[in-house]
Amino acid sequence: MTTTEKEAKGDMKNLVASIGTTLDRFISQRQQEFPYAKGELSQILRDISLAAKVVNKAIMGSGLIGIEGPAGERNVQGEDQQKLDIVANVRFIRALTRGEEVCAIISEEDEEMIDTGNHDAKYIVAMYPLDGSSNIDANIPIGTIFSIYRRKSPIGTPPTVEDVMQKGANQVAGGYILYGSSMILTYTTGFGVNSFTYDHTIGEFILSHANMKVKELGNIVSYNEGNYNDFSEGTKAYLTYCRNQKYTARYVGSLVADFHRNLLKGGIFFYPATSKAPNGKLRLLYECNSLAFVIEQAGGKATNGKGRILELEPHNIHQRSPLIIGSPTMVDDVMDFIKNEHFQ
Ligand code: P6P
Repeated sequence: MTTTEKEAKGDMKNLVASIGTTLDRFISQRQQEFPYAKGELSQILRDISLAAKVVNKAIMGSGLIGIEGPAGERNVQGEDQQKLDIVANVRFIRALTRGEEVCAIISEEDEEMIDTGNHDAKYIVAMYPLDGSSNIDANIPIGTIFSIYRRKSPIGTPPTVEDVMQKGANQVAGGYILYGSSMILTYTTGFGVNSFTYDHTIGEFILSHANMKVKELGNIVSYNEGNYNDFSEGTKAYLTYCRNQKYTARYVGSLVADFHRNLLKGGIFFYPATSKAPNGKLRLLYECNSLAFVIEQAGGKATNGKGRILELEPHNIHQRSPLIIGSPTMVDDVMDFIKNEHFQ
């Protein structure tokens, strides 16, 4: 066995040995991955995992204590706010504020940037507290999506819009929580992708999928068939290609659920621009960027049909973008079909 093979075997042994590690211990073990951080970024990940446990408890019990269903309000997107949306938004903002490591938050539920008052903090968080919430009543999996950036403004001063208007390539961490048949927290800090499954019996997230890699080529295609007539000719041609390849169509209507399944099994999710949503439907800062960071770290790709998602410069905090994300060969195939089009 060559030295390289021995090293690889050693790395894999360490990696496999870490299956079953709690999230807390994993973060501590990987502290050296966070440049110039003295535990602050670890604290933010702990704050996020704490809020996730509280939100999960609310979701599990929502049918019984009457907090599922519409809250009677509309959010900044004009979408009916579900009661659990509000619960999740409050819980994540409270956990991140009390953790004192985040100076500003942007949330899908709030029109403006939230100043947490922690002006000595070095980081900001962009988040979608509860994505897919229209599925809550139907007991379909929903998710939280988050990105963490270093602030640009001087420490000790109030946060500025420039702190939160950063391109996805600047993320220091990104990931999601999936509230499904089990609760799973998946994140990356730029050193690979790891997933942690929540063990209710001990109240801990346990490493269940280490160093995740997406298949180069999968056979799952995720898109809303109802938008087909809006798709460009190139996109329609790609879908015909998929049918001829006998790919499987799977679409939950919850981005985190569709993304996580495709990450595990290989596949492509796309939500292109449509006549109803000429800039796409999904939000750049707290849906596309977070998942683009994860998929690229897992060996996949994420594009808006023209260029890499992580290179897009944001112009407003709720900016939308077309999203094509998943197995790299499948993303390349879509790009081949649409590359000469003006309407993506
Ligand atoms: P459509 C949920 O509202 C969401 O933001 C994503 O979770 C999901 O992938 C998408 O919108 C579903 O949109 O138009 O297909 O219902």
